[in-house]
Amino acid sequence: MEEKISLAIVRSYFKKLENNLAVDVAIVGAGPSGLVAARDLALAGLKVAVFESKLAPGGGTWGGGMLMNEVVVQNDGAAILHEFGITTQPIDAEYHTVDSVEMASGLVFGARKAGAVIFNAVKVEDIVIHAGTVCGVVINSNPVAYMGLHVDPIVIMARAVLDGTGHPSEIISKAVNKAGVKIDSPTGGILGEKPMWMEDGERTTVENTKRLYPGLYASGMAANNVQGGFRMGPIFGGMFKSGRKIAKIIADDLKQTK
Ligand code: 48F
Repeated sequence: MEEKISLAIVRSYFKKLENNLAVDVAIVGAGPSGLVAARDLALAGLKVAVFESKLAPGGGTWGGGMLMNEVVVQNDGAAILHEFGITTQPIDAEYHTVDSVEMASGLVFGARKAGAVIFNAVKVEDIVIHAGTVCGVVINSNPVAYMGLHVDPIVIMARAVLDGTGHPSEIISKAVNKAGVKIDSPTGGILGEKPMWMEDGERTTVENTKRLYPGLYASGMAANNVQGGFRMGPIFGGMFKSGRKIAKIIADDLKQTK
């Protein structure tokens, strides 16, 4: 019995890993924008792997506002949640509250059921860049990174890499600071997030969602941080719309390079 259970886990995990050593889209970060993008891209027939450094995917969605586990979404954000089967409670003609645990678990389940594979506790520590195009991510076990162990990573090749790492824009930082590339921003670099302004932040999160460099895309707060947008706190419609927008951009780009 013991051997059988261990063998089943080892075999099925390594099959999953082997199947995802080369993907169409590598998404870094299983926050709301990354998960919406993952579902849309998987439904479009693309091979999608999501790498999340934490044990529980879901990003900044679990804790609501100050650990009060409710969040707010606008009508158009609620419509995206309804596609995942997530329930929203209208509070007026424009806004809804959502149980943040239902939202986080529903987003994760929806992305997975659509066909995206999620690797949790896996940190993306670098990118692969060949001849002016980002074409992969360098991954390691997050406990290895957390404990500062000197262990070499492995590589996942991807036709597109999406930075969905939220506020720090970790993957774009690697491109700018390590590879020294100029990205599609006013300075060619990362402007950095501004303080709270919900309305503006919600709008610019979607506007700032785009391809930043060949093979490299950003969504959610990562996109807003790059272009110097305002933060918005526990309202999430902009994150879902950003995920949807970048999925369409990536799918269209990949169609042209097939
Ligand atoms: O920050 P996060 O939830 O991403 P998002 O889609 O949404 C932002 C909102 O949650 C919130 C907000 C809304 O008002 O402002 O902040 O932009 O999730 C980002 C995920 O990326 C993971 C991180 O653990 C989190 O779950 N992550 C960050 N760096 C890495 C990573 C990395 N290097 N490798 C893998 N995962």
